[in-house]
Parts: sequence; C-alpha cells; structure tokens
Amino acid sequence: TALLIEEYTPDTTSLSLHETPSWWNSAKYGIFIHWGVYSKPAFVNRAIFSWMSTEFLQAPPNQYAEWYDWDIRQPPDASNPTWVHHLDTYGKDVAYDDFIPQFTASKFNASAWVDIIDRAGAKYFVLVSKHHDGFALFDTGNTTNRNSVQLGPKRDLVAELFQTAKDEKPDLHRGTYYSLPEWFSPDFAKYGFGSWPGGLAHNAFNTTPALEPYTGRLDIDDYLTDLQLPQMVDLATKYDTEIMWCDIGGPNRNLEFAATFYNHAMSQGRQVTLNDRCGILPDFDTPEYATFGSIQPTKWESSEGMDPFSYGLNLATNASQYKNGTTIVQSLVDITAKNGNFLLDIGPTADGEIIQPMVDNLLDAGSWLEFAGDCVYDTDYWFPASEDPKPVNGTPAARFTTTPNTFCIIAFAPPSDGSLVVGKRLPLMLGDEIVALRPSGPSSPLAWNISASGDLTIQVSSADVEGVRFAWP
Ligand code: FUL
Repeated sequence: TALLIEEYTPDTTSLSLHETPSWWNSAKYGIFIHWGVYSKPAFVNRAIFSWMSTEFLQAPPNQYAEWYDWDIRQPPDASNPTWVHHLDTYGKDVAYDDFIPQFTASKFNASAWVDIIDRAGAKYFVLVSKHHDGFALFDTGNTTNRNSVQLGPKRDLVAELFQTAKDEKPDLHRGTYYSLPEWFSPDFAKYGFGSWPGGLAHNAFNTTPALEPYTGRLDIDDYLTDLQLPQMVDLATKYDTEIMWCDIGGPNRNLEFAATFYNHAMSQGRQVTLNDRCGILPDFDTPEYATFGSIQPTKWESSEGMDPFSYGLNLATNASQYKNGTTIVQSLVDITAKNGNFLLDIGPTADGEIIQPMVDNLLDAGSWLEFAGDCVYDTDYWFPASEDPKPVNGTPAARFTTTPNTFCIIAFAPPSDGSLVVGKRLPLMLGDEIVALRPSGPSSPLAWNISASGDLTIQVSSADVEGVRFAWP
C-alpha cells in the first residue's frame, strides 16, 4: 500500500508519518562544519571542575571549543583553563563579543570548501547556522542583527556555501545546524531553561552585566515567535535547507516549523529531514561522540569532530591527534554496517580556511571511498550480524554491508598471515567469487573455503594490499 501525503499539519499524528529521505539513507557520510565567532579564540583545554554538573561529565569529557563563551563566563576559577587562557591571552577587558570583528571569513572560498567536501567522498554537509552564542551565519532579517551579514565578515556565509554547492555540486545535499536556545540572550532567558543562563549570573571579568554585551540584539516581544520560528522558517524556505539539524530542544514552535518545512520541500519535489533535537518527533537519532554497538532498526546518525574532543577548531589540540583517513573510514564503515550515517565534523579558522591537516585527512578517506565507495553508499546493513565479528587467528575486525548484487566484507587491517578468517556464516554459495577491491579495479577471484564450524577463510596475497593505501582501512 502506498500512502500519499498531500500536506502535513502541525500535529504529532501527521508529522509522525515523516521519515528520513532515501537520499539521506543512501548518503551515509556527511561533513559537519562548526564555524563561528568561537573559531577566533579556538581554544579549550578542560579539566573537570567542581561546578560542572553531571551532564558535562560524560565520557569522553566534553571539551568543546565552541563553548568558549560559556567557559569564560563561569565563576572565577583559576583551575578553569579557558578562563586562565583568556585572561593571559586577551585580558579581563575583552569580552566574547569583542571577537566578532576578528571573525572575518576573509579567506573563505565556498568553491574550495565544496570541492574538498566532494573529494572527501561526503554526500552532504551540515553547516552551523547559529550556535548557542546566538551569532548567525545567515541573514536573520528583522529578528536580530547578531549575524555575519551585519557584523564580522559582512557576508551571508550560509547563502554563499549553499549557492556554490547548488551551482557546482548539485548532488551534494545541504543542511543547517541550528541551536534552538541561545545561552546569553535576554529574550531566551525569559523562558528559564534548565541550567542555561538567563539564569547564570556570572561574568568572570566583571566588566559588564552578566548577559551583556549581546551585540546585534533587536527589540522583539517573544523569542520563540519573533526570533526562533522565523529564523528556522527562513532557513527552510529562503535557503532551502535539506536537513534541519536542531540542537538542544527546549522551548520551541517546531510543530509549526516542521509542517512548513516538509510542505515547502514537498511543493518543490524535494525530500528533507530533521533530527531528534528539535523537541518534537524526529526522523533520526544523533548520538554525539558515540555510536551504537549493534544494528539499530531505525536510521541514526553519529557525529564526531575530527578533533578527538571538539567540534569547533581547537588550537590546543595537536593535529597528530586528529582522526586520520584510516580512522575516518573505519568509523564510517562501522556506522554504515549498523544502519547509521556518519557526520564527521571539521572546524575551519576564523578567516575561513580548512587547515591543511584536516584537508589531508578528509582527502585520504576520500581516496579510499573513490574505489571502495560501492561498499558504503547506498548499501544496506547485513541483518544477521554487523556487530564486530570475533577476530580469529589474528584476523582483524571486519564489517559487512550488502547491495542487491554484492556482499561486502570490509576488514580493518590486512591479515597478518595471508588468511582472512571471518567467524560468521556468510551467505556464500559454491562458485561465488570473492575479489579484492583496488584503486585499479577488482582483483581476480581469491581462493576461499568455509570450515565445518562456519568460518569463512579467504586467501589474500600481498598483491591485494600492496600499493592500496586504504584497501584495508
Ligand atoms: C551539542 C553542542 O553543545 C555542541 O557544541 C555541538 O554543537 C554538538 C553537535 O551538539 O549539543
């Protein structure tokens, strides 16, 4: 039976009919971009503080450089590395908003970014359009001037990236992260949301009242009706975002938003999606710096920075700690085999460059996807087992994906002794061919057999791995 939905209405019954689009299910791999005023100080080096509530004490520790403004507004505490760093580097009279003019985007070249994302092998990107600091990278109209069009770069960064992607890589899908609350917005503060300020009356430097400065704020009556909803609707209808990647949840008008978002896209014959942080029914879950250990029956998306602990650029991290081509591919394959998507984050600089080590790691993973992508994009998980098969006889971990014609085994390293033993009963029949994927194309068939206990053993010669940088990611 086919269900024809003509129009969504702003209620959970109607909206619950919505699902992740097929393009998103097939895409598997996206690039997350955390870029904003916080890209200027680009620092975090967090210890665990007494004042941290348990929500921060997750593993791995929350060490997000995009939380700079939050960090420097904590109670004076000489053991707060961001606080100390700020005092040492800028002094007590510099407030977060003083970084706005230094967020210049002067070297931002949308074409170059889109090209890197494409060569990385990603099928979509999600740009932070407004983080918790309330500074938007798009034209927020008459809701606020706290944006990159009025301040800092004086450019509509979302529009530039979106338009360039549309023109130059029309198959690349375009999404926006959007923080529903703003930490220090006096307008949002009226909603008194959890531990979020409005409430937090600290300013480490005692230079200004706690919630000021809040550069670019315009007079509005109600944060949700006059700011949040119109901003989101603009991203949906003027910028045509395809993914509304909400953050935090909390007070919202998102039943109305989702109906508008879905109906607008449908009227243009496009498919769009929203995540599980919009405070209403989600299309997909978003574990953060975490993945699921087994196949999930519904689609999900794991996000993680290339930096081991931060989405925003953190200059305190040594680039050697970044995820490299191999670990990016391993995460992507692991997540794909469990019915998820991987949203890998990068943090460009305040002047708009993606630093070279990040580019190198992205392109390394992309070079593997160029010849092995058929085992990732548009694949299904293999239902019987996509959890980590137990390594046998020193054989490395492997994951499985399927296409209508192919069964893929992706081992995470070359086997030490030339035999890849996969301790799972695979759907193979006598006469089936197993080939190695190489940049130059598939190898000739490899010898294989299945033991009485059901283990598959594949003979792999060194030629199958030689010269193949990421044949064994
Ligand atoms: C979190 C935010 O607090 C982080 O800064 C980051 O944006 C992550 C993707 O979502 O909730």
